[in-house]
Amino acid sequence: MELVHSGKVRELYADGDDIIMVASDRVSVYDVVLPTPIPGKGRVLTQLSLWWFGQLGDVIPGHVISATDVPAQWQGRAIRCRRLQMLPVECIARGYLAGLGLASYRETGTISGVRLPPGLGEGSRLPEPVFTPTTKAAAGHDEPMTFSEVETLVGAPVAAELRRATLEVYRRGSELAAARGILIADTKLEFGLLPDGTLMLADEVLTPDSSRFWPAEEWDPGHPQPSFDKQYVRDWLDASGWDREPPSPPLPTEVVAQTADRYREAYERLTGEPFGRYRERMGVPPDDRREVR
Ligand code: PZK
Repeated sequence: MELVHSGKVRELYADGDDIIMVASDRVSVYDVVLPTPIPGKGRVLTQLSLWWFGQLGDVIPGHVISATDVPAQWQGRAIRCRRLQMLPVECIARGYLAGLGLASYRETGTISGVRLPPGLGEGSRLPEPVFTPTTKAAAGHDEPMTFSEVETLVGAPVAAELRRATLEVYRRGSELAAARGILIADTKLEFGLLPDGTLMLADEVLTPDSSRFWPAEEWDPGHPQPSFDKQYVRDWLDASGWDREPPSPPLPTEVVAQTADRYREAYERLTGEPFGRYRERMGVPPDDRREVR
């Protein structure tokens, strides 16, 4: 199969008219891919994303063709998808302030042209979720876009549908997650078009790699929030004295095990099922035991 794109933690292959998205066990922290994989991460995030595509089918159709018709060596962490014409916008919804959204608010009181009330800070909950699209920069960092810039880029009707779908996916996802003890501070979605113009949700959906997941019981606005999935890794790397320049030191087995447990816990809290159960019920064949690299 032809490798069409290699990301920090995932690969994209072409198979005839389809594409195959493959999630690895790699983890990225402070924008650096660590030398130590987290066993099972690729499978857990793939299965979580598939579960969300199923939950959200009435909001917008997803690009998934099959979770099982994929090469055997990637079974469980690969998805066969329709090949779309991807739209050049990162569609972000935010319900809480952190990261680039917080930086933009501190500078201008706005994010992507949306004015927010004064007095918000690190980790604050927003009065209501906002659509804060960014450019997809080929290199370097994505830049905030206003809604009218999105309209110019993709046309007003598609822009309106992107905003509607992004906010509805976030609203549904964050409400369900909050009821299960996970705050989803923000999420990044990607969309594409079929040749007939149908808009589809693409990429991965509401995973801890595409979204900020925070433990709800530890939410404490005014301070940086702990990450649901990567906090053990960050804490260990911070204490190690690492200067955040690659390569990072390898992770100890205890930190790897705690982190693998957190990914699985996120899956189990959100779906309400033990990891593996949903796939069995849907008649999915056995997966790979371990990523081979
Ligand atoms: C597509 N990416 C992001 C980068 C990844 C994913 N259905 C689609 N059709 C055509 N292209 C894409 C998709 C999707 N999804 C996705 N870039 C293009 C990306 C690196 C690794 F797994």
